[in-house]
Parts: sequence; C-alpha cells; structure tokens
Amino acid sequence: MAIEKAEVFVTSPGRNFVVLKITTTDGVTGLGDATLNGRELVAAEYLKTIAPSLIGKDEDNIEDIWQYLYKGAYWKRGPVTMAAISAVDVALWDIKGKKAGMPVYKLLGGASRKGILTYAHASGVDLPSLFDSIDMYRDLGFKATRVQYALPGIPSTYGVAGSANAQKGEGEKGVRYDYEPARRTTVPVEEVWDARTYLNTLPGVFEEVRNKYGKDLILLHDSHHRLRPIEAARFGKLLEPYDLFWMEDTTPAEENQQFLRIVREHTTTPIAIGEIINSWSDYITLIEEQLIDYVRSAVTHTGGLTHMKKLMAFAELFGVKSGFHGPTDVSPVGMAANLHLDLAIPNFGIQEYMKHSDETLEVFHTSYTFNDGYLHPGDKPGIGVEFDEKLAAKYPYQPAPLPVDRLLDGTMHEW
Ligand code: GCO
Ligand code: MG
Repeated sequence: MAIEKAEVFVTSPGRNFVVLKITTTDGVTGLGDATLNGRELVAAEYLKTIAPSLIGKDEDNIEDIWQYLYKGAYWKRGPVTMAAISAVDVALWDIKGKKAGMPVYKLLGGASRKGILTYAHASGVDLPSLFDSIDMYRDLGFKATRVQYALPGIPSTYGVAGSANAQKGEGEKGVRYDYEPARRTTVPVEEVWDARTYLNTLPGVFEEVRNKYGKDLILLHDSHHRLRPIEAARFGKLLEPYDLFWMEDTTPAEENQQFLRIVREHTTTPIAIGEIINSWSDYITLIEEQLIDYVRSAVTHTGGLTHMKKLMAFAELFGVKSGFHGPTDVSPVGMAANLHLDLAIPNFGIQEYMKHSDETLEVFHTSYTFNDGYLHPGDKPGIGVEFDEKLAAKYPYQPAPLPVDRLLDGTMHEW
C-alpha cells in the first residue's frame, strides 16, 4: 500500500491549528499537527511544499520517510521544518496504529506506567486570586501546578490570567483554559518586563504558597527565557527553600547553552528547558553536560514521535527526564502524540496540560482522559483523535501573533 493523499488544513476553533491528514491507497487515514503559534501559515505552506513527495511512498516505512524529509530538505532543523516533519511522522504512526489495531503507545514499547502525572496552570494577580486558582486545580484532582504571578506595577505579566490583555475562557468540565498569550490582532501586543521586580516578588509568593499548602503540592514555574544567566542562578538559589519540581526557561539557552553552566553551578533547583528547541542535535551539550533535568520539547515542534523517542533515549543515559510542552497551541492531535510517548518512555517526568476550549474540542474529538491528576491517551487504535473537517471549515484562519516584550526603558527583550 502507499500514501495517496496528504491534505493540509488551517482552522481556528478558538485558536489557530495546522492539521495534516494522510490517506493511504486502502483508505486508512492518519492525523498530524504542525501548529506553530503565530506562524501557522508558514508551517502549512511547508507541508504543502513537501506533500507531493509523500505520494506513492510506503506508509509503513516511517523511519525512511523521516530521514527523507530531514536529510532531503538540505536546510535542516528549525521550528518550521521540524513541525512539518512532525505532522507527517505522527500521521504515519496514527496510520500504523490503526492498521495494527493498537494505540500508538503500544507500538512505542507499551505502557511503562498506569497514568501520566500532569501539571496545571495556576496564576494570580494577587495572593487571594492565586490561591483561588490553585484551589480550583486541586479540586479538579491536579497533584501539580505551575505558579505564575503578576508583577506589581507592570501592566501585563506572562502566564497570568486576568492580567491586562490575557484572554479568558471556560473549558469543558470546569477545567479553565484561562491564559492564552496569542491575541487576535495583526500586529503583536507589546508587553513590559523588569527582572528586578520579578526577583523581588516571586520568592515571597512561593513562600506564601508553601505556607498555605504544605510540602505535598508539586510546584513549578516558568520564567519564559527572561533572566540573564546570573539572575537565573540567583533565582534558583532564592527558590531552593520552596522545593520546586522545576524552574523553566530561566535564561535563553537556545541562544547560548553555556548560560546554563552558570545556573547549574549555583543552584539545586531543577532546570527544565526546550520548548523552542527542536532537534536532538540542539540538546547534545545540555544533556551530555547534565545542564538540565527535564526536556520541555513537544512532539509537535520536535520532529514527531520518531525523533522524540530517540531524543528521550539519549536523555535517559544522562538521567534527564521528560516534561513535554502541552499548551493549547499544541493541537489535540499533538497533545495525544505527547501522551502516547509519555506513557511509553522509561524516563517520563511530568506532562503540562492546558485543556483546549469547547470550540476546539468540537472540531477535534479526543479519547484521552484526565482522572485524579493523571492523563491517559486511551486505547483506540492509532493516536485516538478524530478531526471534523466540515466543522473546521467554518473556522477560517485568523491572525493571532504572540506578544513582544520590552524593558522599562523600551529596550527589546525576550518575550
Ligand atoms: C508553556 C509555554 C507557553 C508558550 C506558548 C507559546 O510553558 O506552556 O511557555 O505558554 O508561551 O506555547 O506559543
Ligand atoms: Mg514555557
């Protein structure tokens, strides 16, 4: 049998998604995700460019097709290429699972655990609203939550629902998807960042959270690439008494991985990084030198299951675990792919989970489940997600760029 069709869809049920659907000559279909937040049309065009070369290839030869797309591109790596390769790869695993009558995690080696420990996104503009947010997720069963807090005097802070500009919403079964950084404008919104205010505020917030909730609640935090290496080192030291599961993206290590040596030398707060890194080559120094504890990549942005399985096997040798990126800008297809890999790999750490909106979940029918803090990909053959093309067509693409960031004096900074 062979690949007969490779169709690309861009749809915007609540937010933009790029979907690839591959159909074989015997009518089996598979889905992949190439959503690149704020750059969706570029990823879709890439897929349209490579689609003709897929036609006629044997859908069973996933590794060869992966190598064909990776080595054959000549222009290796980068987020657009790796997201497009991921969409093809996941669609082929979906097809293989359907043909074998097995969920993809069984093809990846089978379940290594009963469920996938998951963290939610709590945030607050002040302590009462932060505690409400944490309480809500604990009531829903979450055992782990990241904590983001509005900076005093700064109009809008990354990751904080209810701070200026953040979109809000109410998800299915009460799980709120209340922070969405991409805004439906044509020009990016500008935000402000101040490291001094941040370093003066966050440690006190974690102290309050630990005092209120005790030692059991698993806490995480995302600095979103904003600290200089020495600031990140200090931040990690300041957080040590509050026993974080990780601090994420403290410093832009995709710019210079030596930054993390400085952070590592000074603190035992665990380090997670990688949501904007997209190949195992980009992880060599980080993993070999044990500069990180958790790989933050998503299957969607990192070349698919074929590539991520190898990356995680490499990480396993160095005691590095997974903490895959799972925001709402990874589609339900990409989220399901994360979950199949989470369940199968030995060095699973934790999985981020921001539930998609009702609108999104009417277009993508998922079979993964959330129960008492743990996700499971489900046992349907393949990836376990269906895509309603007719309904998707009712939600045309809408530009929605990510914000940009400036320091108080107007200097451009990492967002
Ligand atoms: C996270 C991420 C997101 C990103 C978003 C960008 O940890 O979930 O940092 O919030 O900002 O995925 O597209
Ligand atoms: Mg992040």
